[in-house]
Amino acid sequence: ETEAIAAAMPYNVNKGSEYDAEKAQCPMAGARIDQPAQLATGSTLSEKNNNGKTGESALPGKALYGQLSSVQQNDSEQVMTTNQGVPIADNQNSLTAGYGGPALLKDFILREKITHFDHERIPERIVHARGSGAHGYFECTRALADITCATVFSEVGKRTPVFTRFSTVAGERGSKDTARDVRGFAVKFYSDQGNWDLVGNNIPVFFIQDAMKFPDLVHAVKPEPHHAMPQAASAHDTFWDFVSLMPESTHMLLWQMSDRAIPRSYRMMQGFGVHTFRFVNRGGESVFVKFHWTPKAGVHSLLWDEAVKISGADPDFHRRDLWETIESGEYPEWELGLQVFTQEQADNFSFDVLDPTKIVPEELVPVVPVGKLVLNRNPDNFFAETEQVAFCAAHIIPGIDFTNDPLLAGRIHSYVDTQISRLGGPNFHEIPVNRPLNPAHNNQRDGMHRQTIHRGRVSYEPNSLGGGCPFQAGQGGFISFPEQIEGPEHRIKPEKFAEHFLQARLFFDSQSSVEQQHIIDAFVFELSKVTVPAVRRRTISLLRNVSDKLAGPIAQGLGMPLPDIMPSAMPNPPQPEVAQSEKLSLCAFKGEEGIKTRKIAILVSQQSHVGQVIEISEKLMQQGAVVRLVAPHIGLQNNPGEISLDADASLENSPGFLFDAMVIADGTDELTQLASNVMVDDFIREQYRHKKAILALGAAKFVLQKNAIGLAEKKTPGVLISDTFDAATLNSFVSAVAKDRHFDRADNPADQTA
Ligand code: HDD
Repeated sequence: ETEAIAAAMPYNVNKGSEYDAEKAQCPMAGARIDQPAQLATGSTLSEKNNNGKTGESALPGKALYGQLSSVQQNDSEQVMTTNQGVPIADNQNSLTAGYGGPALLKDFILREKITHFDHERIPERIVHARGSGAHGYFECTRALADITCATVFSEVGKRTPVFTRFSTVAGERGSKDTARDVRGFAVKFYSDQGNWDLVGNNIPVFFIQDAMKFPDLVHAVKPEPHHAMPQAASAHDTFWDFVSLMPESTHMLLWQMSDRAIPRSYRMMQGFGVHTFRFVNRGGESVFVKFHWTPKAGVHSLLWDEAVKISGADPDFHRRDLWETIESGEYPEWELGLQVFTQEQADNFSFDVLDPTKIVPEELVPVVPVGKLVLNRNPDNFFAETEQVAFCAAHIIPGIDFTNDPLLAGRIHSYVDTQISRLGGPNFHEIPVNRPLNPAHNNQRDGMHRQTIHRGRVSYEPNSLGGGCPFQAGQGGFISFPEQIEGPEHRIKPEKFAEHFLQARLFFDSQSSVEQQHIIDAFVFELSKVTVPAVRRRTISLLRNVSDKLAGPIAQGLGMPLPDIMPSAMPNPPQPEVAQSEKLSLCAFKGEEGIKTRKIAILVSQQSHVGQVIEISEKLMQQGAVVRLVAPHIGLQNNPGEISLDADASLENSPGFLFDAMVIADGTDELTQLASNVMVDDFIREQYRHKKAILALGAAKFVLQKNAIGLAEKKTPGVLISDTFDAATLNSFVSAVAKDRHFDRADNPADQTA
């Protein structure tokens, strides 16, 4: 008798709604679900997950979840009404004159519903339109009261609620997640001094030095205006035309062509504040500061071929990954590190710290850990929270201040301005996700969509009729750092801004040989999509200023001679302090989480050994991996004489490139069902080509022999073939998966030496 294994073996029982059939179920039509008590009462619980899990922390007094839950809508056990609260008797039929007659204008119920529907969309963000967000907290791990009066950093253990949104830059709201692009990394701190937004990216430098060029940059990278192509891609003429005419973008281009621009997950990328900011302490003294987020899971990237394929099979790859990991209770975590330095130090650097195309190498100023960011709750509603959240580079709090970075200056204006058209008026700060936890009190009034009902007749200051309230905070309020400024007004930059190539070279020279090759391949790919030869030529002549080890192979890859070097604006640049910097390579950020949250496919069929499949799944899940049974079809794999495996996924709906590693368990009849399946062949080839770990047990070697050009006959890094599944095999496989990629493997199985 075949017995369904589903009941006997709950896959990833701890992994929340993705795996828990009960939780994934929708109520039947007409059925009611009860609202959990804490949601209904608007409690101050901050970290309740959708799966009912509570994060380990309790936030101080006022917590964001209380604020958001006060506007949550619970429709269970409620009758349907219009927006005016009028009960609706029939939501299926419009009002007509007679049977089959014309619909009537007076059907206000139909008209209200359609009118609302007609206006359900708001303009997408002009950049960073595609993104995903989550709630969490920031915890201070090192008190910084000596250098900043920002209370976020006032004492060890202090927690501040946050909302974080990750994004791509160029694509539209519905575009793919795995485009080659910079990723936004924006954090809104709901501090007790008001909201602080650290609106950063996963790359520490930017394309341009001045906000004046931002609209040009964005116009160049977005789909070309005549035919609106390509979507979410920089590989086209206008982008390369622009950047090849802007030598200041060279450093950023190297980062963008590196694997940083195709992250494996939002959870596995760094974040940077990019600009140099100021910290200011109670005494009014200031130091410079740069912000670095580093993920506990390590920094990991996709391969380009993988990114391209994933974008077809799962355009929501990063969104899904973030959502599922938080639902499962594996809360992503980053360390906040700071580079703190003085004006005197900055004056002596060979580069200008106010130039956003430059980093401060960690050899000059080390990164000191000061806190951690934990994301532990998914939004309840994507539109209300993730879409309507309004980040703004101008949102700073006492203790933090701007510098004279000319790119930052434009940002201070742009973000509030853009929200006015995107969110429909100046009151977007009243949308629940944007509301500060420290309540706003001022005399600003009216405007579109005003929610607050101000009482009394006083809306001016000074006043006596309102008792002088709200009154100025004086020394307790925000005080701008009193920087000395002198000199004429002009449109000229400090001299060091004219040097554009030294740090691009530093970046290239600090990469491993594999990373350098990926950068070269990315340039070749992007420029191969450029149709105007002069633009390709100009780009390479620009890159010659970085290194001919970069420009040479790119020219070769494009089948063109090496052009003359582009003249540089600063022919005699200063001597750089650092020639190589370890932390610029991804090799420096492997992480400590092993195979935790890594997705592993076990390929199964009716011929698989059920007991072994169960054992492998359990052992891998014990180490935190997410295991999926992938079979020729989903559901029961009826295996005569054995209980039946219940496959989560099919070879067609979950191809190999969606997984971090694969296993083929032992089985009967030389596993002919898998061995003869062409999709299994694709699966193995892609795992192989993308340098991922493969484990083949017992009869699985026949599958490897038959497929993937006889892989079983060759000794291949990261490919483990074993007759039995014992502790040693498990350990070797776990280390092979944790290693992430096996770059010591030949690209083509045919080239793999036996
Ligand atoms: Fe920007 C959005 C990051 C330069 C103007 N930017 C936006 C977002 C991020 C960044 C992460 C998405 C926020 C969200 O999730 O809602 N931007 C950066 C970084 C920059 C940068 C790290 C350089 C260091 N941005 C920049 C400049 C300007 C803008 C120079 C204009 C002068 N950015 C905007 C914007 C956006 C935006 C048009 C679009 C949607 C929004 O603000 O809310 O105002």
